[in-house]
Amino acid sequence: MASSKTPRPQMNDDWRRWIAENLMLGNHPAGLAQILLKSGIADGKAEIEAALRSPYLQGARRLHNRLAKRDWVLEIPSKLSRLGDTSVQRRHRLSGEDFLQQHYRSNTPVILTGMLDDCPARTRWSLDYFKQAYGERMVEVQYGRSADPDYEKNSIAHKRDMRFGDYVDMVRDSGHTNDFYMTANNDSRNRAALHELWQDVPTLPEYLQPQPGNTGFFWFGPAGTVTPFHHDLTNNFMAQIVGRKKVRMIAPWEVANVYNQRHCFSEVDGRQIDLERFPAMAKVNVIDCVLEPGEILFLPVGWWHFVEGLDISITVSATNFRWDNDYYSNYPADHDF
Ligand SMILES: O=C(O)CCC(=O)C(=O)O
Repeated sequence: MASSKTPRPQMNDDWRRWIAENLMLGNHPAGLAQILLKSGIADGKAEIEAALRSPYLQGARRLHNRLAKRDWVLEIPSKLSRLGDTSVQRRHRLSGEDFLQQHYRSNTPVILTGMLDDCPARTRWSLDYFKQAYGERMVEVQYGRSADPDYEKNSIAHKRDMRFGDYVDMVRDSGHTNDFYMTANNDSRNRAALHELWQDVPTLPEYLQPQPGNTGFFWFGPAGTVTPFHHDLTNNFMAQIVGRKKVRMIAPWEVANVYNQRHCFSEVDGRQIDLERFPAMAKVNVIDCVLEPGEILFLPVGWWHFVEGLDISITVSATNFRWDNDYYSNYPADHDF
């Protein structure tokens, strides 16, 4: 007959990892020993003492100290930026050279106005036009996002093919929803399926280099779409063609406070920042703006951004700048931070 007694918890490698991580985080050894004792592990104090003596952990502590020094360096621009206005400036028809010197080089966001005034997409693109001209084309969209809190990390699982005309009807009829969205994650399919659309978008030669074929990204969805906080690995232009988008931004030097545990994603929900769950966010300067149709937002590489569609919205984005934009070649290979 099986015994009904639950087995006594044992010290094991999971607990040893927990001890190491918490010692590195600066938690007091006596407090950790108490938690182990409460969890039924009698020899926790001896294990903590062994960990503190271990040359492996001492090596890790050196790395921890080096990281703390880098966090200190990152706090310098964070503090300095608070001495002035941090809102995103609007600049009308900024020249390529001024854009390079004042924004691209200094990693500073800006909204460019007046650059899309003659853009055919702005007068031509509408739900009716899309349906009538391209309704039969098969496109790919992100679908079933409402049921999955990690829809962006799991974007591959949310791909769905449909007729573009059916998608246009869904956008028209759905009201406010985040359940579906045609995004850059669908671009390998949609660039070819809707290739004529790119003829309606200006090439912006002051800022972008001509590309054989197109390399832009197409975002089309209802009011209510949410792209969670993340950063890109390139400088990025977001050109707003139809509708408005709310964009929340956080500077790259805040990386230690934004709960970045996986790749380029933050755990923080930009809709409502939960300071109890994410207390370090209290220190962070979140910069909000609303991107209006006809405006271009420059999102510099490394800037965290959260984007919410306020209306039915169409955006095209581009990364083919005239200047060096390769920040992914030396991105860390292991994305588990
Ligand atoms: O427009 C959106 O929903 C997101 C845009 C974005 O995050 C990007 O272009 O990196």
